[in-house]
Amino acid sequence: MNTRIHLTNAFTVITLLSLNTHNAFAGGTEKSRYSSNTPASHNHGAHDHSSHHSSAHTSAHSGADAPIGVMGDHMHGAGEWMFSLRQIKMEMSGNKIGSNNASDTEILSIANTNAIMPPNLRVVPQHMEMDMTMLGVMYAPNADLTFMAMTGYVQKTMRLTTYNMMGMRIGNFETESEGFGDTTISALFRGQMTATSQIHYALGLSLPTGDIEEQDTVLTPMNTRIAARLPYAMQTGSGSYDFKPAITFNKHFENYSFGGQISAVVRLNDNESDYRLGDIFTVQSWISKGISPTVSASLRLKGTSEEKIDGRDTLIDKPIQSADPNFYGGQRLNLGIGLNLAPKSGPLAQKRLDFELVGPIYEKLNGPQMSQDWSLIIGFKTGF
Ligand SMILES: [Cu+2]
Repeated sequence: MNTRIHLTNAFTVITLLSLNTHNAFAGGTEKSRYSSNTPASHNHGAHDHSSHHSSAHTSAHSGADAPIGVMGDHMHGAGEWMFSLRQIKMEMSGNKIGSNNASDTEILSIANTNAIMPPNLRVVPQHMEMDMTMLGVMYAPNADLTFMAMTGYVQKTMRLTTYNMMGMRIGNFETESEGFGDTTISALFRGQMTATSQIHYALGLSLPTGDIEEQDTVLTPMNTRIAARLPYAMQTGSGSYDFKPAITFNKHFENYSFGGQISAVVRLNDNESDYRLGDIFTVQSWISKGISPTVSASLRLKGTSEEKIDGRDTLIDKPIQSADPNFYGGQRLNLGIGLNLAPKSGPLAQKRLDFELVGPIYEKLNGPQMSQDWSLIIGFKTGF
């Protein structure tokens, strides 16, 4: 609850900031600097994007950048390196079946297929928090090829309620997992480009560096506490090699830019616990507008379709929805509101500090499944 309020506050602050920044930059020395720089930076911008030496994150115009939540949105010029750090905080609360909210009582009447007993689900997830720290490196050996590697550290906490056989509430408990997530290595290939637009193609491979055997203590319907392997959603990795292709389109106008990306995650093999997570298909597009020489704001719409889990880990057998491979996947539509800062001077000169709030505007889940709340992404990028 508290964190939700924090997120709401952060959202308000960012909205106010983005509404006020234009005015803030409209006065005094900032204004004259902006005016005198405008023709130069436009020339620079046109030059940047028509040549093969563009680098979105270090270039002078922040209006040209995709929201921080988009991975592999840009390529680099020959010989360029980039380092990025993202902190992602995501929360989920409550449950849905399809696009309708599901109460605990409804969930308790659903058959438990994870073990012979008990006949119905008996443990209901209430709240989940995920904190991810993601580290990325990009390097372009030449103008038509950029390599990208990304890995992360994941912390997950879930709060749940256990009911006994009669449907009486026994109590709440919390499970936690943490560790390294999976690691993606990709190659980005430059496609068609004009003076203001470009397309690039990505071929990525996700390596199973995350864990699929995390366990913790759970409260059972018999009112005992035992150690158990945590459900699929609480593991830090997929356990499989995943193919991650993407096509990205970027178009730059004088003071704003537009982009789109189609991407997929295709699981290539069953993991060591005899299952594979569902394939994911994503379509997203964004628009970002410069509101000062150093600040841009963005809006993003992202549609995701994810399949159910195929197979089953026989050690994940508790009477809870998240232990059932059928209660995974579905369709989601998310809205992202972002702010990109690219200071020209000071300690952050030529670095990038980006924020994005991402919230669900539509969910149709193979449920019962937990529903997303707003999440916050903070990112830092620098060339070297
Ligand atoms: Cu980069």
